[in-house]
Parts: sequence; C-alpha cells; structure tokens
Amino acid sequence: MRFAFVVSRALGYHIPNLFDSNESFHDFDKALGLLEQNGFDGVELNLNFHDQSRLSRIKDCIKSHGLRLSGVGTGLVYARDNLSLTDSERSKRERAIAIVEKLIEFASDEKAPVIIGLIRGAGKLHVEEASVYLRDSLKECDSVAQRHGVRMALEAINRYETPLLNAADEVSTFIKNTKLDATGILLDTFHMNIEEGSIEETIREYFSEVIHFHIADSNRWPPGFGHLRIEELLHLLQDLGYHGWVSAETLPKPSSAEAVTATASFLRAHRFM
Ligand SMILES: [Mn+2]
Repeated sequence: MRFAFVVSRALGYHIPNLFDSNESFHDFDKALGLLEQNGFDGVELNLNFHDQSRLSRIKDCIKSHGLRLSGVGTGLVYARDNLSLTDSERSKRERAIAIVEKLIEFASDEKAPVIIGLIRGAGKLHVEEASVYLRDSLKECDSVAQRHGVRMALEAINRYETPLLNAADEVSTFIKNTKLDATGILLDTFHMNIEEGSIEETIREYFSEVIHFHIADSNRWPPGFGHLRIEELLHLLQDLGYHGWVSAETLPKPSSAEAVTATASFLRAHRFM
C-alpha cells in the first residue's frame, strides 16, 4: 500500500484558491514539502481546469518533492463550475465530460486514477433520468480512459451528498451493467460508515473491484480523531493484498498542517509507514 494525502481548496491540506495565483503555488510547494517530510508517497489533487501551463507546473512541483500523483479528483468541476455528468442540459454535460477527458490525459503518465465523485451531480435530481445521463457520460469517459491506460475510480458517496450511487453494491452493479471496463470502485471510510452495514464485510465483498481507497475518521477528521478503527481496516486491506493508493481525505483539522502530521503519526504508530 502506498499512502497519499489530499491537498485541495476544500478537504485535506486546505489552500484557498489553489492554483489560481503564484502565491497559491508557493503554498502548494510548502504543503508538498510537509508531505515529503512526513513520509507520504504521493499527493492527491482536485482539479477543474486543463490548461497546460498550470498542469505542467503542478507536475514539476510534485516531482521536485519526490512525490507521485496518487489520484485526480474532479469534484470541483461541479462544486465550482456547476457542471456535472448528469446535468439536464446537454452542453453542460459535454463540458463536464471534456474536462474529465483532459484530466485523464493529465493523469496518464503517472497512471493515476481519475476520481468520479460529486461530478456525477447532486441536489434535487430526477434519479432515473440522471442515471441514464450518468451511464452515457461515463461510457464516453471510460473509453478515453481505456485508450490512455488510466483507471476511473467511481466513488460510493453517502446519501446526504448525492442521491446517485451511495453504497458499494450500487456502484458495483452500475459498473457491470454499464460495462465500464476501465472503471473500478473507490471506497471511502467516511461514506462507508454512513451507508454500509459492515465496513469490513463491504471491503471483503468488493475487494476485487476496488482500485482506490480514501481514509478519514467517522467525523472526517484525521484517523484517530473519531470512532472508526482505521488501523483494522488497513490491516484488512493489507491481508487481502491491496497494492493501490490509500489517500487521506480529511478535514483540515485541527489545522491543515496538523491533519498531515496527525495522519502520518497514526500511520507510523500502526507501522503502515
Ligand atoms: Mn472520498
């Protein structure tokens, strides 16, 4: 297992307006330095743009700290630009798909998974109609991912954040029925704590389809601050032979820097790092 930490403008190490200005690149560089010092192998990002100059600057910065890109989240495409894969307006769906496809290209030299979370859409959706759009949109993205040798990680997200695909069984069935060959499941301990009867059983049952894993405690604070036994879940993943990324996607609590150091101490205390 390799460990990464999310650096973004919302969760993880929080940098307001990340990648919008030179100063934010400076803060990004500082955050990566902290990940490097604390023994992380990679960094996970949330991106909603695809201009080459910013993307290559990001890549260079990651490389200069000896880190890898563990995953590319796409939630900001929805949260910031209000574009989703299920928007009832075709042109908005197409814009969302186009960004995902560009980010697949960006992720391809690192073979990092591209994460499909809230870009699926949220709020008051007509679920049946949205499911059809989601199927068609993801089919298109999946074939681009396949061409680039990139996996898409479709995340099970709890019911309070979206009405679409809340539990692992729904994600698994959706991937199979839609025949998404480049897509696997992303399990997140925070979401599983809300949706699954047993987190351990869910990990066991869907393990062969899991390609990416997010950890956060029950309150989305770093591991050790809530009531989940994250160490037991990581031991289970290890026993099952998981070789993918485990990314900490926590709130920036007690602070951005302490979220990093607390996660690292937790992982070291349980001999994962
Ligand atoms: Mn997550």
